[in-house]
Amino acid sequence: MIATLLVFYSLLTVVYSDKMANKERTFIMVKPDGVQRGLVGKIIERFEQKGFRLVALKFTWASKELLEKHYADLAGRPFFPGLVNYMNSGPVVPMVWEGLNVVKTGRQMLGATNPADSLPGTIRGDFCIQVGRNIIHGSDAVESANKEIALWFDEKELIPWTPASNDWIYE
Ligand code: IDP
Ligand code: MG
Repeated sequence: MIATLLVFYSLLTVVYSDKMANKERTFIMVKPDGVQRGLVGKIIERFEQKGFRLVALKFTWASKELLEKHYADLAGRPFFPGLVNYMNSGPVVPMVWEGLNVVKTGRQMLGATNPADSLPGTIRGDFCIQVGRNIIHGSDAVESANKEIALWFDEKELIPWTPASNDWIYE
């Protein structure tokens, strides 16, 4: 009896932790050039067709103050002022996507920072040419993802849900 309970409990734990792993979140943002070039739909489509869940999305013209916070780690770099001007030059589409390993997979889907090095098949590899116009942002780690999500979204803007396709994406 106790053995049965133990097996049941460990199964539950495995299933539960599996489901929790599927709740990893990343912050993805279509940059002003991506918006101006009409690539928002194509970028969203890539994440949807992969099987990730959209949890939040908005259309906004970010202030320099917000962008300076977002890119605070790069504040000392020579391209920083140009980067902030570029990001502030038009509206952007910040989003939160959720799923198993979404941070790492999201970065792979974006491709290398410099589109000259991004492989074909990646978003940057397929849609842009220069590092200063690389159309999309994606968090580089779970910790930075959580920071960026909190910077761009209020908790109430994050909508947890279970898509009808969920059991056909995760075993
Ligand atoms: P990431 O966007 O792939 O995470 P980071 O090194 O975090 O790359 O740089 C943030 C952004 O700063 C890049 O996406 C790009 O827009 C811009 N950037 C990075 N390096 C350069 C550069 O050498 N010249 C101009 N812009 C740059
Ligand atoms: Mg980065």
